[in-house]
Amino acid sequence: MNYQMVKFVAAYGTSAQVPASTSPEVSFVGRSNVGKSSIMNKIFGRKGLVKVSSTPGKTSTINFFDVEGATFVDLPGYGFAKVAKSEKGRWSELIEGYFAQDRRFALVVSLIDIRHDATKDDLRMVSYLEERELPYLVAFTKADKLSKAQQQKQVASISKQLAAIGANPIVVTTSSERGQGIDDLRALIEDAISQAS
Ligand SMILES: Nc1nc2c(ncn2[C@@H]2O[C@H](COP(=O)(O)OP(=O)(O)O)[C@@H](O)[C@H]2O)c(=O)[nH]1
Ligand SMILES: [Mg+2]
Repeated sequence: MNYQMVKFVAAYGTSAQVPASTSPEVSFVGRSNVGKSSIMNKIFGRKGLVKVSSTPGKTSTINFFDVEGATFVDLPGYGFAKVAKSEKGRWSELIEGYFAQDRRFALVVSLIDIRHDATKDDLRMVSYLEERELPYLVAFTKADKLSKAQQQKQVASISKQLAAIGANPIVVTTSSERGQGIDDLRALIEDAISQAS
Protein backbone atom coordinates (compact mmCIF):
# COMPACT_ATOMS: atom_id res chain seq x y z
CA MET A 1 0.00 0.00 0.00
CA ASN A 2 1.38 3.37 -0.98
CA TYR A 3 0.57 5.55 2.02
CA GLN A 4 2.05 8.60 0.29
CA MET A 5 -1.13 8.59 -1.82
CA VAL A 6 -3.15 9.61 1.25
CA LYS A 7 -5.75 12.32 0.72
CA PHE A 8 -7.86 14.15 3.26
CA VAL A 9 -11.52 13.49 2.43
CA ALA A 10 -13.67 15.40 4.92
CA ALA A 11 -14.40 16.19 8.57
CA TYR A 12 -17.83 15.44 10.03
CA GLY A 13 -19.29 17.01 13.17
CA THR A 14 -22.20 14.60 13.68
CA SER A 15 -22.45 10.90 12.93
CA ALA A 16 -25.47 11.57 10.70
CA GLN A 17 -23.20 13.53 8.35
CA VAL A 18 -20.91 10.53 7.85
CA PRO A 19 -21.61 9.07 4.41
CA ALA A 20 -22.33 5.38 3.87
CA SER A 21 -19.25 3.24 3.84
CA THR A 22 -18.10 2.10 0.43
CA SER A 23 -14.54 0.96 1.17
CA PRO A 24 -12.83 -0.95 3.99
CA GLU A 25 -12.25 1.30 7.01
CA VAL A 26 -9.36 1.47 9.44
CA SER A 27 -10.43 3.53 12.45
CA PHE A 28 -8.27 4.99 15.21
CA VAL A 29 -9.62 5.40 18.74
CA GLY A 30 -8.08 6.40 22.05
CA ARG A 31 -8.16 9.03 24.71
CA SER A 32 -7.28 12.63 23.86
CA ASN A 33 -3.53 13.14 23.63
CA VAL A 34 -2.72 9.42 23.38
CA GLY A 35 -1.03 10.08 20.02
CA LYS A 36 -3.72 9.28 17.44
CA SER A 37 -2.90 12.07 15.03
CA SER A 38 0.84 11.45 15.39
CA ILE A 39 0.58 7.73 14.64
CA MET A 40 -1.61 8.36 11.60
CA ASN A 41 0.89 10.90 10.25
CA LYS A 42 3.68 8.40 10.89
CA ILE A 43 1.84 5.59 9.10
CA PHE A 44 1.18 7.93 6.16
CA GLY A 45 4.73 9.27 6.23
CA ARG A 46 3.23 12.75 6.09
CA LYS A 47 4.15 15.11 8.89
CA GLY A 48 1.33 17.62 9.17
CA LEU A 49 -1.59 15.95 7.39
CA VAL A 50 -3.46 14.94 10.54
CA LYS A 51 -3.45 17.88 12.94
CA VAL A 52 -1.51 17.23 16.15
CA SER A 53 -3.47 19.26 18.62
CA SER A 54 -1.78 21.67 20.98
CA THR A 55 -5.08 21.88 22.87
CA PRO A 56 -5.94 18.39 24.17
CA GLY A 57 -9.53 17.38 23.69
CA LYS A 58 -9.99 19.71 20.72
CA THR A 59 -10.50 17.09 18.01
CA SER A 60 -14.27 16.89 17.96
CA THR A 61 -14.88 15.81 14.41
CA ILE A 62 -14.57 12.48 12.63
CA ASN A 63 -11.91 12.94 9.98
CA PHE A 64 -11.76 10.74 6.89
CA PHE A 65 -8.68 10.06 4.79
CA ASP A 66 -8.38 7.94 1.67
CA VAL A 67 -5.38 5.77 0.85
CA GLU A 68 -5.74 3.97 -2.46
CA GLY A 69 -9.38 3.10 -1.90
CA ALA A 70 -9.15 2.32 1.82
CA THR A 71 -10.58 4.77 4.35
CA PHE A 72 -8.65 5.83 7.44
CA VAL A 73 -10.79 7.37 10.16
CA ASP A 74 -9.55 9.66 12.94
CA LEU A 75 -12.18 9.48 15.67
CA PRO A 76 -12.47 12.09 18.42
CA GLY A 77 -10.52 11.34 21.59
CA TYR A 78 -12.27 10.32 24.77
CA GLY A 79 -11.71 10.93 28.44
CA PHE A 80 -10.41 14.44 28.57
CA ALA A 81 -11.39 15.60 32.05
CA LYS A 82 -11.68 19.30 31.26
CA VAL A 83 -14.12 18.82 28.41
CA ALA A 84 -17.60 20.09 29.31
CA LYS A 85 -20.47 17.61 29.77
CA SER A 86 -22.06 18.82 26.54
CA GLU A 87 -18.85 17.98 24.65
CA LYS A 88 -18.72 14.52 26.24
CA GLY A 89 -22.27 13.97 24.99
CA ARG A 90 -21.14 14.94 21.54
CA TRP A 91 -18.23 12.50 21.77
CA SER A 92 -20.58 9.62 22.58
CA GLU A 93 -22.91 10.66 19.79
CA LEU A 94 -20.05 10.70 17.31
CA ILE A 95 -18.33 7.47 18.36
CA GLU A 96 -21.41 5.40 19.16
CA GLY A 97 -23.22 6.80 16.15
CA TYR A 98 -20.29 5.89 13.92
CA PHE A 99 -19.89 2.35 15.28
CA ALA A 100 -23.64 1.74 15.20
CA GLN A 101 -23.67 2.25 11.45
CA ASP A 102 -23.54 -0.63 9.02
CA ARG A 103 -19.98 0.02 7.84
CA ARG A 104 -17.12 -1.97 6.37
CA PHE A 105 -15.01 -2.08 9.54
CA ALA A 106 -11.69 -3.62 8.48
CA LEU A 107 -9.79 -2.79 11.66
CA VAL A 108 -10.08 -0.59 14.71
CA VAL A 109 -6.72 0.51 16.09
CA SER A 110 -7.27 1.14 19.78
CA LEU A 111 -4.45 3.27 21.21
CA ILE A 112 -3.28 3.05 24.81
CA ASP A 113 -0.44 5.07 26.37
CA ILE A 114 2.26 2.55 27.33
CA ARG A 115 3.42 4.61 30.31
CA HIS A 116 0.28 4.14 32.39
CA ASP A 117 -2.32 1.58 33.33
CA ALA A 118 -5.20 1.43 30.89
CA THR A 119 -7.80 3.97 32.03
CA LYS A 120 -11.45 3.15 32.73
CA ASP A 121 -12.29 4.71 29.38
CA ASP A 122 -9.63 2.60 27.60
CA LEU A 123 -11.13 -0.55 29.12
CA ARG A 124 -14.65 0.61 28.27
CA MET A 125 -13.59 1.17 24.66
CA VAL A 126 -11.96 -2.27 24.39
CA SER A 127 -14.94 -4.05 25.94
CA TYR A 128 -17.20 -2.21 23.52
CA LEU A 129 -15.07 -3.49 20.61
CA GLU A 130 -15.22 -7.01 22.08
CA GLU A 131 -18.99 -6.88 22.55
CA ARG A 132 -19.50 -5.62 19.02
CA GLU A 133 -17.08 -8.29 17.76
CA LEU A 134 -15.30 -5.69 15.67
CA PRO A 135 -11.85 -6.57 14.31
CA TYR A 136 -9.38 -4.59 16.41
CA LEU A 137 -5.90 -4.50 17.84
CA VAL A 138 -4.25 -2.49 20.59
CA ALA A 139 -1.34 -0.21 19.78
CA PHE A 140 0.66 1.02 22.75
CA THR A 141 1.92 4.56 22.11
CA LYS A 142 4.88 6.70 23.20
CA ALA A 143 7.21 3.72 23.74
CA ASP A 144 10.22 6.04 23.30
CA LYS A 145 9.45 7.44 26.73
CA LEU A 146 10.31 4.10 28.37
CA SER A 147 13.32 1.76 28.34
CA LYS A 148 12.91 -1.59 26.60
CA ALA A 149 12.63 -3.33 29.97
CA GLN A 150 9.95 -0.88 31.15
CA GLN A 151 8.09 -1.33 27.85
CA GLN A 152 7.95 -5.10 28.37
CA LYS A 153 6.76 -4.66 31.92
CA GLN A 154 3.97 -2.29 30.87
CA VAL A 155 2.92 -4.47 27.92
CA ALA A 156 2.56 -7.40 30.31
CA SER A 157 0.71 -5.37 32.89
CA ILE A 158 -1.75 -3.67 30.51
CA SER A 159 -2.33 -6.96 28.66
CA LYS A 160 -3.28 -8.44 32.03
CA GLN A 161 -5.80 -5.64 32.58
CA LEU A 162 -7.24 -6.40 29.15
CA ALA A 163 -7.35 -10.14 29.82
CA ALA A 164 -9.26 -9.41 33.01
CA ILE A 165 -12.11 -7.98 30.92
CA GLY A 166 -11.94 -10.91 28.52
CA ALA A 167 -9.87 -9.21 25.82
CA ASN A 168 -6.77 -10.83 24.35
CA PRO A 169 -6.06 -8.69 21.29
CA ILE A 170 -2.98 -8.50 19.13
CA VAL A 171 -0.81 -5.76 20.63
CA VAL A 172 1.85 -3.62 18.95
CA THR A 173 4.29 -1.39 20.78
CA THR A 174 4.84 1.86 18.88
CA SER A 175 6.58 5.19 18.91
CA SER A 176 5.60 7.89 16.46
CA GLU A 177 8.71 9.75 17.54
CA ARG A 178 11.16 6.94 16.69
CA GLY A 179 9.16 4.85 14.25
CA GLN A 180 9.14 1.76 16.48
CA GLY A 181 6.39 -0.70 15.52
CA ILE A 182 5.11 1.37 12.60
CA ASP A 183 6.04 -1.17 9.92
CA ASP A 184 4.40 -3.95 11.98
CA LEU A 185 1.28 -1.84 12.32
CA ARG A 186 1.23 -1.09 8.58
CA ALA A 187 1.48 -4.83 7.82
CA LEU A 188 -1.42 -5.64 10.19
CA ILE A 189 -3.51 -2.85 8.66
CA GLU A 190 -2.84 -4.14 5.14
CA ASP A 191 -3.77 -7.70 6.16
CA ALA A 192 -7.02 -6.44 7.66
CA ILE A 193 -7.85 -4.41 4.58
CA SER A 194 -7.27 -7.34 2.23
CA GLN A 195 -9.40 -9.60 4.45
CA ALA A 196 -12.20 -7.03 4.36
CA SER A 197 -11.97 -6.50 0.59
N1 LIG B 1 7.45 11.16 22.88
C1 LIG B 1 6.38 10.95 22.11
N2 LIG B 1 5.41 11.87 22.05
C2 LIG B 1 4.33 11.61 21.27
C3 LIG B 1 4.20 10.41 20.54
N3 LIG B 1 3.01 10.43 19.89
C4 LIG B 1 2.44 11.62 20.20
N4 LIG B 1 3.22 12.34 21.03
C5 LIG B 1 2.92 13.68 21.57
O1 LIG B 1 1.71 13.63 22.33
C6 LIG B 1 0.91 14.79 22.12
C7 LIG B 1 -0.47 14.40 21.61
O2 LIG B 1 -0.33 13.82 20.31
P1 LIG B 1 -1.53 13.76 19.27
O3 LIG B 1 -1.03 12.94 18.14
O4 LIG B 1 -2.06 15.12 18.95
O5 LIG B 1 -2.62 12.97 20.11
P2 LIG B 1 -4.19 12.77 19.82
O6 LIG B 1 -4.90 13.79 20.67
O7 LIG B 1 -4.48 11.38 20.29
O8 LIG B 1 -4.41 12.95 18.36
C8 LIG B 1 1.70 15.68 21.16
O9 LIG B 1 2.41 16.61 21.90
C9 LIG B 1 2.63 14.69 20.46
O10 LIG B 1 3.81 15.29 20.00
C10 LIG B 1 5.28 9.44 20.63
O11 LIG B 1 5.27 8.35 20.03
N5 LIG B 1 6.33 9.77 21.43
MG1 LIG C 1 -5.75 14.14 17.24
